Amino acid sequence: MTAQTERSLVIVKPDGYRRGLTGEVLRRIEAKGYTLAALQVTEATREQLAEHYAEHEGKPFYEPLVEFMSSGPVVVAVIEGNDCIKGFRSLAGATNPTEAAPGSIRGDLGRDWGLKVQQNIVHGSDSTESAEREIGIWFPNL
Ligand code: D4T
Repeated sequence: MTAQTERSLVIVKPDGYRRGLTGEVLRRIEAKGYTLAALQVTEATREQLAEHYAEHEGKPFYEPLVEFMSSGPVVVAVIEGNDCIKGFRSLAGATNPTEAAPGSIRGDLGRDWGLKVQQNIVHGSDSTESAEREIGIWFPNL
């Protein structure tokens, strides 16, 4: 079966932006062969984050997560390529940067900082449904 060309929503989170890792993340996306279809530097609003992280509302890390994601600029991208949702999650590595494999973004560039929420540099959509939903939140005109 041939995988479909698809789109994923990628965010360089405030820790990645602050640490000057945006270029490195975008470099890895492009080096992998995915295309940048949209790109912006922005400050996430509370409304965007509430929508984006609706599935986590009520969890212990939810408020720290929203606060962290509001703590500075983020870089939001739509990437394109066959099976890029799975492919980017593989590039990103496991959610917990301590466990993320070396070679992945989180494994190479992330660590546990002992905070209430993991600062793990990037977000990537986890399914085609999430990708389309998330693209609508961050790029309503696409
Ligand atoms: P995102 O959504 O940011 O790409 O991360 P993941 O897809 O890898 O992980 P997630 O949606 O389950 O979690 C969102 C965000 O919350 C932080 N988090 C998560 C945390 O600090 N502690 C936790 O136990 C979990 C599950 C990290 C990412």
